[in-house]
Amino acid sequence: MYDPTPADQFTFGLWTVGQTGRDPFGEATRPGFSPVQIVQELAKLGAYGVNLHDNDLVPINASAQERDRIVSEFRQALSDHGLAVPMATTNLFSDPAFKDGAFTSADARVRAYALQKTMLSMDLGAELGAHTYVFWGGREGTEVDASSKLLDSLAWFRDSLNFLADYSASQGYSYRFALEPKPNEPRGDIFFPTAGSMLGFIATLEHSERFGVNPEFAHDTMAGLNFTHAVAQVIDAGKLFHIDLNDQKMGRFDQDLRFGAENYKTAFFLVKLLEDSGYTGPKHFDAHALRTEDAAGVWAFARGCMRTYLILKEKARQFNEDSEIQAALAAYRIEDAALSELTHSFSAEKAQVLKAQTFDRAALGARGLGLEHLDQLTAELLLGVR
Ligand code: GLT
Ligand code: MN
Ligand code: MN
Ligand code: MN
Repeated sequence: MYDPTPADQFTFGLWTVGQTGRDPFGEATRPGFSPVQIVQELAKLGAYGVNLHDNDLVPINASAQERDRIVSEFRQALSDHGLAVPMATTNLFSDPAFKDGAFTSADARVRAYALQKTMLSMDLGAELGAHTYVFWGGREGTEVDASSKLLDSLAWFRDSLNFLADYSASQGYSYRFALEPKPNEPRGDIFFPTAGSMLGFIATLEHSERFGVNPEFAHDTMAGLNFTHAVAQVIDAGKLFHIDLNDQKMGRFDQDLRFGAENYKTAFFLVKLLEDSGYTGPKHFDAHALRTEDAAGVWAFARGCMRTYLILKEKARQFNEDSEIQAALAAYRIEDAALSELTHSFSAEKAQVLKAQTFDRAALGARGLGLEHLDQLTAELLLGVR
């Protein structure tokens, strides 16, 4: 039980399970794996696919021949092991050229190079069969607002995305674009810190229907926000194009913990939301094993992410079928067909009737909602005693 299969659509990045334990204070603690080894191991574990940045696979200074050899070896491994590449993205943050941003650099040459690099990376992703293209603007931000580029940056970013959407169409690619918000780290302040700011910006793009959001659990949690609420808003907008699952202690540096490692309850309500909403896209684990781990620990980490998701999915099913929980929910919600008809959509007559209505305000305020009971039932379900 709880063994993942490709039908579950779990994916990992080459950069996630390939992470070597390096952090800002210390060197690598494990050698990592080649892309081909990652494909083999993820397939064994029952994952659906593997995602990548251009330079996770092809080194930034590779020659054209090297690139083609690496890509064909990788494609062979994908087809041997039945793994997909559902999502691709560009590394616009590691190279020193991007130290002050890529699409929002104050240097027009850097902005042009970022566009060139992204087009080439989109070509690579398309060649590998990717349908989702992620933009995480890790370096798009500032430490020094005396740089006076806030409004320019928004315009430059918009121009770049408009350009790339047209490039994608001109090549006949099937990409849908997913913009990933993060409030800070590696920049002091990153532009578009939340899912809501991405949604607002998407509405200003020329082909906004091709743009959605790639929210990440840790990014909202770092800032003390409720990730499940953010995802609900993205779903409501019809913009959940992809999702990055991991975990994180609130208010800390970016930890990228194993999914469900820290916030069981938020993870549960997130899984329940995704499952109840009928989200059918990939579930990508953008996390990495602790620095204390060796190769075996990396695969234990990967398996753990998927198992925890499946366990929480089963708990969500139990929640939906638990008669006491459902009774508590039914008692909590009060429906009134006549009032709902009145408030549903405006007419001058309805407004008059509503203005004349009497409400027993004291009774509304005095009613107990039973949420302590409901929450305790949920806790007991999650703790395994129901
Ligand atoms: C990087 C970052 C992630 C992004 C990845 C895509 S790279 O690991 O922390 O949140 O999703 O560029
Ligand atoms: Mn992240
Ligand atoms: Mn991410
Ligand atoms: Mn992270």
